[in-house]
Amino acid sequence: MTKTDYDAVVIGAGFSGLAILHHLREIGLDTVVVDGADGIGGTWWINRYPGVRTDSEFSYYSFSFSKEVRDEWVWTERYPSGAEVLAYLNFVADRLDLRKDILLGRYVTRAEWDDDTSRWTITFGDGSVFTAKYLVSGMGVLSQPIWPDIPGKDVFQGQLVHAARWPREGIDLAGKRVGLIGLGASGIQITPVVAPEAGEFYVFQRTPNFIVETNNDPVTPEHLAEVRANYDEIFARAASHPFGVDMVPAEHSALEVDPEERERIFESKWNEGGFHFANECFNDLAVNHEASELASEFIRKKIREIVQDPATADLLSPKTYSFNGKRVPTGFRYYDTFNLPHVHLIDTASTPITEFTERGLRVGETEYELDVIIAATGFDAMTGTLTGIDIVGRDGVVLRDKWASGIRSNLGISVNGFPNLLLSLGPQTPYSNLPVPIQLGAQWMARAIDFAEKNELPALEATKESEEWWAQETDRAGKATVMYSEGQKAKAWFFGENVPGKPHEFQVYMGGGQVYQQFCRDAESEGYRSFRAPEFERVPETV
Ligand code: N01
Repeated sequence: MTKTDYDAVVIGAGFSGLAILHHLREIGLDTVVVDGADGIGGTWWINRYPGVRTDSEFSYYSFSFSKEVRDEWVWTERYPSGAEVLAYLNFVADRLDLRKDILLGRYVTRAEWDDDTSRWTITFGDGSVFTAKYLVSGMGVLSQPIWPDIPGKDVFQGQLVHAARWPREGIDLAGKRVGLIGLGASGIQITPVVAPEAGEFYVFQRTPNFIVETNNDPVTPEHLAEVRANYDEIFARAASHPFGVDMVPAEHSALEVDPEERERIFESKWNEGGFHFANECFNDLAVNHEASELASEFIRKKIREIVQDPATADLLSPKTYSFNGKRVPTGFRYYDTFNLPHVHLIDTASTPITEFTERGLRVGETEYELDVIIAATGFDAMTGTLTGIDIVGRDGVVLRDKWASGIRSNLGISVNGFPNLLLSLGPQTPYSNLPVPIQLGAQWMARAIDFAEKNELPALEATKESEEWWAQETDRAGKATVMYSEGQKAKAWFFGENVPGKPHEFQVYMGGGQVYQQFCRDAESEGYRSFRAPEFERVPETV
């Protein structure tokens, strides 16, 4: 007979699920990972659009906890492709012998807590059920795609695809008329890869982004050997950095150096590429509006230098918000793409897209005839996967309803009213390079559960007080950054601005990964007091 009862059920077989399974096994928990997809890899299984790759370097976009994996896996690119990360995660699953406890093609539709048995009942799409003492979400933070609110989606007779649902068999774009809606990190990676293949490439831009360009170099054997020898130090540096990257936080304000020196620093970090510019130039590009505007102007100048047509360069330059107002994407020759004669930038801020037509897209009076339309229009970030299924806590409360007027959690890990539900990368966890908080979070979770088991705690569950404290701290930290004013102007996902009807609040913790980790360590050293809700221990009604 198939086994259905476990100590822990983990939803999601991506970075989170693999790390959590490994660490829960270490404390002797009978654990199974379930995933609706047909393969291991989570985000990296699902996202296979052209150009998909990491925008953090492999040395800190990976786990440090397994010496076998570190020593045996061979990275080939500084910023690995999606296919390489997917292969890496499969290697992790094989090398740590995780596969035997992973069930694929098992989509969870509902999970309900039962006070009488103190267990979760997890229901799958086919109606089958599992039960578990602990339910852990590793469902990912940017996994619930959203379509543009443009009428007529079903009318279009060509091929319409969401970037996050790229078909496994691929799409033949050679010589086709391709349209792209959406210029966040996904659209910005798609642009330089699809443009050379397409016959005509139309980029429909509503809000331009500030892009930090980079080169992607092959990993030499010497570099790989050096990383392998220093993995622990690299991970420790990334864990102590606000954004989870192995970079040295800058010490000086952009306002305290003279213009020539400022330009020299901007230029040198721009040449190092990617997030080096955002993190290593000055210490106030994320917290001081004037400093952020100086970085904005430097990037606008770069756009003017790279893009030959002045009108196109002007359109590509953000003017309504400043640098860091949106999650900064890394470009792999993004701006250069606009010098190709068959690449057309359409400004849909001044004249919005009105509808899909049978043959393409209508923008004002003009109909653009297209064979393929790519919607890289983003996600219901941080909460979407958790509110997209029915997670039912104590007294029948559904998580979606609890969060309808605002997110409440303790450190993004646990929610009052939802005993023994633990979230990897829940909302209100750090805005960060994600493998770092995933690994640290999985290890913290395993220690917390081990403590609960050894001390026979009835359950791990956020107290109401801790939720209020964390909501206030998340709000305070967010408001201290330029992401607050600029993110609202730019309709950034980290402020919930991209989903109609979503409460406008910080979806992520902006106070720094290292600060967040200290809060987690404090909770641990206090015996998880803020995760021991008294409600659970209420006295049963007498008969
Ligand atoms: O989505 P987004 P994404 N008409 O929400 C546009 C991670 N990620 O998938 O700004 C016209 O950033 C919208 O326009 P506007 C990363 O954390 C990581 O690109 O609202 N346009 C915007 O341009 C990232 O931040 C990696 O005016 C419409 C775009 O769609 C997050 O995922 C790679 C529209 C959405 O941008 C999300 O990135 C990829 C409409 N009706 C993603 N509706 C790497 O690490 C929406 N848009 C490499």
